[in-house]
Amino acid sequence: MRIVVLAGGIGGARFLRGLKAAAPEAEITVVGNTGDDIHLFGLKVCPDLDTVMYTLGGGIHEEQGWGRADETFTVKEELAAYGVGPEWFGLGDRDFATHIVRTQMIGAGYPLSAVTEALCARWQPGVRLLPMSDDRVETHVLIEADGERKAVHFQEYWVRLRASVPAQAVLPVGAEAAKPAPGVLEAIAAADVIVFPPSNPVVSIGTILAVPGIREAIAEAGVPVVGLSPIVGDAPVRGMADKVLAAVGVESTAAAVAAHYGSGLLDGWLVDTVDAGVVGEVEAAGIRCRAIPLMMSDLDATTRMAREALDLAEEVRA
Ligand code: FO1
Repeated sequence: MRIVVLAGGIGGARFLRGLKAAAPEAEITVVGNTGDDIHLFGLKVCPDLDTVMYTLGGGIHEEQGWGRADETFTVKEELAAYGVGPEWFGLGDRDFATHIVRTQMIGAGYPLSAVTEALCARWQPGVRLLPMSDDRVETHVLIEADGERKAVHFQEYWVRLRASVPAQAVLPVGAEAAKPAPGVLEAIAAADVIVFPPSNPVVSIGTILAVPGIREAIAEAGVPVVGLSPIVGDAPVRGMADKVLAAVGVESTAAAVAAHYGSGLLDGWLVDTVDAGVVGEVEAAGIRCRAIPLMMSDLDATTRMAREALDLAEEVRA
């Protein structure tokens, strides 16, 4: 079975561990969000691609869900000693090596998709990890601070500001001119099922869908598209998805996110048991819906969720 998963960072990566366990024979292609990418110290950092690669490759810092395990921060300290910032983004020594190799390869003319393939040769994530695009797309967030409106890089909004100020708008800068990376449209066209994991619907899955051609390819794939709600009991399970959902005028509820993707895209939607009350509302919107436990507390829980998503896809296909 060929499965395509649109993934952001932590939530997507954790779900993928369960999907691999639920469907060990499946050929899984991950279309990764690159809108979170940031250029720091002359290096290109790809948080969401690295989180998937490290999580599935066994190198992730488990509690954080990002960055490497057994990390040290000597380079970061030395940069700070030179007064070279930003200090608010925690890049570890081991992680720096990934960004040095990536930046070196890009400088030598390799596209991000080739670089990602090369990095994954070491990590063996057990999935094919494709960036959504080889073109530069960077999400910026429009905020109002000290009486002035300004756009800040997504990482500054997310990490330095901790999403403490309302997001007026979320702008995937460059998306309109970006092309799907090689293999993305082919993987979608060849998929037996397409999954939207519990990633951020705006800055992760939304950014991937903003690359021209990807949303259309999914809508026209003619195979079940099943999603899992990142919102449980009207609040994001992790992260601050509610802050960016508000920016795009979407209520922070499991039903509102399903409606946001729309029945033109989604065939099935899994909500948590606490949101069982919305199943009827989602089904009325033309999207098959089931309520199951959605907390990815451990591998067993995540494997069950993945199995339920694949079962729902088969129910939809029938
Ligand atoms: N998130 C934080 O909350 N604080 C950090 O200092 C931080 C550093 C960091 C370094 C590399 C990397 O790949 C991710 C990092 N993240 C950090 C997480 C990152 O902001 C998010 O994982 C994604 O951008 C959102 O999914």
